[in-house]
Amino acid sequence: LWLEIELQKALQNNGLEVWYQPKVHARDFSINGAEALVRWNHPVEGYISPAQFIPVAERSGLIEQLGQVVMREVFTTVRYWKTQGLLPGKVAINLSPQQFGNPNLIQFVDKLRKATGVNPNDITFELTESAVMSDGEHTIQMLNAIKKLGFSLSIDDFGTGYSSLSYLARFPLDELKIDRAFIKDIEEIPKQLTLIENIINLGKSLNMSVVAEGVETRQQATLLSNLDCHAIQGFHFYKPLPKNELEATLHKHN
Ligand code: G
Ligand code: G
Ligand code: MN
Ligand code: NA
Repeated sequence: LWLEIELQKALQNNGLEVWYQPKVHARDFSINGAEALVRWNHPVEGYISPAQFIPVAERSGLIEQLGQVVMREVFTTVRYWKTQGLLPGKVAINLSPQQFGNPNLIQFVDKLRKATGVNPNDITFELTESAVMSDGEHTIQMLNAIKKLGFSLSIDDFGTGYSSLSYLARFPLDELKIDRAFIKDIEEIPKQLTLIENIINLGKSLNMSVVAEGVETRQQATLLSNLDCHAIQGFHFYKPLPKNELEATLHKHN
């Protein structure tokens, strides 16, 4: 309850930040996009992990407001980067199942798009398997509505949620992010590499771009590059960065 009350205060006082973790092209490791990740710098406790406060936000309903704060910040920033010639590719926003379950999301996103002048082409929404699998009819309608506005869709943490794959064929998804659980031990478990290779081919055959996440070593990066996935994300390349640090990085690489 303490956390919930403090989070409520943070939302009222502009206490949340959005950081960005770049993704890189698997071919040449140049930056090809970024994932927006919310950060909370508590006045007394310092940084509190989203792994801790996102579940609290989801249970308490604060996720609705938190999500709106994040989307407003990201849309505004992406539009600004575009005008500065800094935008390195699409920027991804994570959506909780609760956010995705609320039909008002569509109207909110549409209004925000108009208000900020962002190009929806520059934004991807990341959804987990549990978010898209919970209710088939609702899901299809929501995904189609988001696509119709011009945004892209990504399936996050692929392979760890529901075992049914049928949604891949039915839903208009642009990107598949292989969960880092698969990447962790690719060097130790040979079959793991075979599995990843086949997930990459599965995504490609469905016209999805495939991202490997949680890449922490050069060896992992090389293996994935050789498997010809589209993009790589992980601490080996970049940690999540505050907006100004990402801007400095983008200036250097431009
Ligand atoms: O950034 P970090 O690895 O600590 O994130 C932990 C979890 O919090 C991840 O599952 C991530 O998807 C989630 N998360 C981070 N930022 C956001 C956000 O803005 N909205 C939602 N719904 N989840 C987020
Ligand atoms: O669930 P989701 O994929 O959205 O979680 C994103 C979170 O994963 C980010 O907040 C980031 O802190 C974390 N992350 C990103 N790259 C790595 C990595 O290479 N290793 C580990 N352990 N975590 C990572
Ligand atoms: Mn994600
Ligand atoms: Na993920």
